[in-house]
Amino acid sequence: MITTLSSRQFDQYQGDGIVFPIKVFSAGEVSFFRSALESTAADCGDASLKRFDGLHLFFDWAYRLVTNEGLLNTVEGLLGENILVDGTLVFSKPPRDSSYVSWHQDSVYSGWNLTPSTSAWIALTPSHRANGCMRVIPGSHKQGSLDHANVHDDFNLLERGERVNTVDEARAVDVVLEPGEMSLHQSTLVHGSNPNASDEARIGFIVRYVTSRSRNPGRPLLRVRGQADCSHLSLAQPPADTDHQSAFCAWRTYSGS
Ligand SMILES: O=C(O)CCC(=O)C(=O)O
Repeated sequence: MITTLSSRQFDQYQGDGIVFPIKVFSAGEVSFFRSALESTAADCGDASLKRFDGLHLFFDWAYRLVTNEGLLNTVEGLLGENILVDGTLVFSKPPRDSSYVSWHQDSVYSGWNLTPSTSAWIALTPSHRANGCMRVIPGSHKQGSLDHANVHDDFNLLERGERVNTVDEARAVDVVLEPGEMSLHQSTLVHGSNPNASDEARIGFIVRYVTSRSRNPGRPLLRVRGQADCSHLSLAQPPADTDHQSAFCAWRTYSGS
């Protein structure tokens, strides 16, 4: 599936700080990615694992996801032809689960507001109001960096518990997606999500795309398109062609999962 943004979608991204829905993966691809994710959770001995960091650095299936041609074509329309992955994160909410994501801006700790960047939130299940879809405050990216407080809460999927102090929830919009669709959002967009009050899982695979203009963020970046000079960055290699068990052990050590 090859995708590019229409000018209307591009304007939506600039104006609202987010554009959706964008179809990027087929039902077959979604089913393949979801099974691979679920078997990783099963290997951890925790079928209801909710956070998965950095899968693209260790597992071929996750590498295939972040390097999908249609996905990169769409991202290229926003960032240009030199694209790197600064990180991946899966937030998985099992049915009837209290986990939520507090209102926040991604830029608060990442520095993604200092470099061209975008986050792709890819639905591996339906994602809607009842199962705790992402919610956003359209246009909030134009406010620049906002003050956050760090409030620890076991149910918050954000490890630091960062939250924006004041949010006008009446302005919130649900980012409703079908499996295989994605949204793209800007790093200063205020967003979060509610618990899963439904009988259906909600899984989002999030990819942080940046460019070669990134400053060294202190973690390895994976080049996925272009040939720009990246000598100022620490570059990761695609996952080694290794057996699943070795990849799994390396990922666990990296992610602490
Ligand atoms: O998956 C969610 O509920 C929130 C996602 C999020 O915070 C992000 O993509 O930065």
